[in-house]
Amino acid sequence: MDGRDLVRSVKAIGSAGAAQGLRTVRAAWRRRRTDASGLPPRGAERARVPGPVRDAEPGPGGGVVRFNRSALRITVALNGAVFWGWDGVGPEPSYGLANPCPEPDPRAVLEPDKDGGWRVVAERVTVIVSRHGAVEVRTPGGVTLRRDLPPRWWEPVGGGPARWMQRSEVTADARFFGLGGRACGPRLRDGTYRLWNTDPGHPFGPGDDPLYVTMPVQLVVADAATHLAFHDTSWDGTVTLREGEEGAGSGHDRAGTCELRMDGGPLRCWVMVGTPARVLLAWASLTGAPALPPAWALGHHHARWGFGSEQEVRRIVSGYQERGLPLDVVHLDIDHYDAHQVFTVDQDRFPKLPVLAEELRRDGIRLVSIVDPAVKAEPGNAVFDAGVDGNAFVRDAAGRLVRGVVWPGETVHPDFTHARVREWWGRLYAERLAQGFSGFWHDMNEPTSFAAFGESTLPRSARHSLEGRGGDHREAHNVYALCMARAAYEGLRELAPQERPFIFSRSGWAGMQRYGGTWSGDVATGWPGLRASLSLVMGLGLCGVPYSGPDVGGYDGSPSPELFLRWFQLGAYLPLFRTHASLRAGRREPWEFGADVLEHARVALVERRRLLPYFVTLAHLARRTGAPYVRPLWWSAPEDRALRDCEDAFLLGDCLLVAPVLDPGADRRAVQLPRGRWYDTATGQAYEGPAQVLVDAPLSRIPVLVRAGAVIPVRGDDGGLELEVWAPARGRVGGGLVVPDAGDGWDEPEIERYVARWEGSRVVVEREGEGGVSEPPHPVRIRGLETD
Ligand code: NBV
Repeated sequence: MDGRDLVRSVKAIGSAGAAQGLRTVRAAWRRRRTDASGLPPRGAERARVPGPVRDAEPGPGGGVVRFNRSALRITVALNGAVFWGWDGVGPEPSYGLANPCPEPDPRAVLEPDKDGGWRVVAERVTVIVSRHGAVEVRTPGGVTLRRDLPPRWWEPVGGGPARWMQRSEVTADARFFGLGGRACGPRLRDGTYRLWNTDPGHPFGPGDDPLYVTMPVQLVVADAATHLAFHDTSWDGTVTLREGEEGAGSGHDRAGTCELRMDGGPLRCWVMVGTPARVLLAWASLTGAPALPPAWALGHHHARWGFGSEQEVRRIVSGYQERGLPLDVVHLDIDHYDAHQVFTVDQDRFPKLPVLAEELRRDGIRLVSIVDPAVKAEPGNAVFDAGVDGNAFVRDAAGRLVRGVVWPGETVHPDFTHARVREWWGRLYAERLAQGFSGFWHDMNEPTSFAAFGESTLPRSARHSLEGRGGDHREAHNVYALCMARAAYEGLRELAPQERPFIFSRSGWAGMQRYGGTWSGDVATGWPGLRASLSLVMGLGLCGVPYSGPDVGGYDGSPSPELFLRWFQLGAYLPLFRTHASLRAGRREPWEFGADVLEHARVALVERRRLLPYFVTLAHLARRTGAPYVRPLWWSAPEDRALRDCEDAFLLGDCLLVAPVLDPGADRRAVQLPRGRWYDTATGQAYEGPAQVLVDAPLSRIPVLVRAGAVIPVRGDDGGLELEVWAPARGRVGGGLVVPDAGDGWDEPEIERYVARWEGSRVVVEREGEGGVSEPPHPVRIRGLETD
């Protein structure tokens, strides 16, 4: 136990009570013993490289290239994605992929290349395999985007999983994004990033890494094209990134590099090439369309650990109602459980939860419940008893239940990598639905199990089903939360088939968007935490997870009124807009920070509600195209270097550019504008991009600009849908998409397509359909005319 561990255990003892502290010490020892006997000792290893090429065998969409000591399977899929797997591995089984795996593209053929190498030419990409096993990805124009050098394995002499390493080069101008939720991005600077889902155990800031959601997904943006590389392996590992350097025309560019080192698992990779939009489309077709949240989940949420009673929930809700502040969702944290046990309710403090839920629902407010995976290990606890009967919990190599420590004390963890366990767990949500909950907030599912020293998770040797293949926690850890989300999603589809499940999960992995979203986790209160919030949302969106948001105001402590307000103003433009804080943190209700903050927060809340139809449209578009709601400024112009390096503003869909205030004391800020005309939505002032402009950012608002020609669906005063149309620049045409949505359910609304154009001195808006153009079926309001 080192000094830091000791501090941690003392803290744990102090905060959770002496008994809990002792449990965490015992759990840490237990974990260590379990692994000492359950994992093979690390003995001698033999290094291996593919060696020289021998021959090749064409197959559908590509083929297999054989080397002296390995074989490389390459397949181009119909969605344009390229797969390759060393040692002959194929794309399945995989936790990342949505079923079924895309069909091979019959037009892609493996053919000999020069110097004894091989190549596959596809529509959007050419893959060249050198005779020593380097794999190059080129654009159709012949530019090399990525060059993977021959990999290297280290195999235990006595057998067992091999470690491996792969080094890749990217163009000198390339920038790295992704790797899941990273607080220090969205642009990932030089450094080593770990791939192991981790609860940092304290409120985190930009310096904390890794966090709850890690993914072996890199989005690499370069002049020649954008590409996404997915190393489909759930094991622990690291990615070391180094941006390249351009020699300013001297011809001495230094390539960017990326080095992946994994503790085990197959060495296989998917690559998608194109524009950012095309790449995310291919990614969504590979790993699944983002789940469509019900419309209410796109409103304002208020949460807190420690409401403590029904009266307090009512007091908070009345606080919103009396002040005329919109509120859509209230979340109940673990304090509403009976002794912290999942799927129970404290009947003393929440005696009539279904009644409360019903009353809130009549006022248009939904209840969301936290759901922790850890089950109190105590006979008499119904979930524990049922899980033991059904053999649902994780066991060690000797077949004993793995006992951890979480909020309820000693706990066991369901093995969500088993279909039977997922089905059982999914049915447990019936109890939550009966209590009146409409949505679910998965926490502690990295999984976290407190330990006074060592890692706060399950032992690495803990056994998992892994869909019947059998394996241990080294492989299952990173997909644990993904499988828990699947359990809940599939359970809810059965239990409430008319409703869209609303699930957001603290931890996850590639493909988690199929089941729902995520949130920041315990982001530290402070200006760096505010910045980290935006980094997480943008980075996750580029990994295909479009729905997320931070704890507005930060998780711990008490934000200054200014910080709270700036966080609130940012949150109002993020998919998940939720105020939340820890048990011991200060208040987070907008009226607790003085009259000015209240009035400015009201403006943000009212604007969020007005923009709800736009958010719903973005949710539908994300589902159909994989495009995140929150996009970096370079989304449509990745070749624009100034935009590529801009991390403090974002595009919300196609129409809006949001420039949050991320520093104290600011009353204006610089905004980098992409090409075209942009209006400041507050003043109507027009700017011409590309440019950097200084825009007012008084405490009352953050700068929000709108693209000239935009057609935005908004909620009118009567609650109906209206179109807000911003005049296109003279001589130009604008337009936009609107998805009218019933709010919930599975009807597929038809996408409405609008065009806005000048006719003399008027801007006219028309709906385009198969039968020609027609009058929009919604009221239209034209803006931006005064500036022309
Ligand atoms: O359930 C309590 C908290 C929750 O409020 C928070 O949002 C999660 O990220 N939970 C973590 C467990 C305790 C953290 C100290």
